[in-house]
Amino acid sequence: MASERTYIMVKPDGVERGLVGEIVKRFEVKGFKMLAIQMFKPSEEHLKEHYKDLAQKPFFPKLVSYMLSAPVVGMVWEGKGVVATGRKMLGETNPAASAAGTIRGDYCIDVGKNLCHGSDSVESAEREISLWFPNGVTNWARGFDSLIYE
Ligand code: DAT
Ligand code: MG
Repeated sequence: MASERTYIMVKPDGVERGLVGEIVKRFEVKGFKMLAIQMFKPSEEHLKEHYKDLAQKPFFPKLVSYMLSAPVVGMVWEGKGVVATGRKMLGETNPAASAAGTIRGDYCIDVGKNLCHGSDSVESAEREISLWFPNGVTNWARGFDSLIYE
């Protein structure tokens, strides 16, 4: 059975706009399995660790202050190909380049308010899951997996 996991996070704009449920719903109806969900008010240090690969980018200070502007909702989802498919479901980094039908394509406009985060590789997913859920996630057997996977 698939054990690939990804870290999906609703950013402050998504939380404030009441879009948590919309984003959760898309991953649920797709057939992915939720292993964890929590609202966080992370520290600046925690966010800088999450986004450490971008520390030299000119937009980094703005990104960190945006991420501190309201709580975020972090989630771990499991399923076959969930990292790459999760990124497709989110859309492109810039909402203007995101296809309709994707989360960013449907719900936002500017790159600095792009609503959601999704891990970009299996390796970064595992790093982010450890960072946000250091006490682990809930592993569970889902009754209808045979209706999702062949
Ligand atoms: P993604 O979130 O699609 O993985 P990323 O990891 O390159 O994109 O960047 C993280 C976030 O930083 C992104 O969601 C929004 C912000 N960002 C990226 N590029 C930006 C830019 N050119 N101007 C402003 N914000 C940017
Ligand atoms: Mg990224």
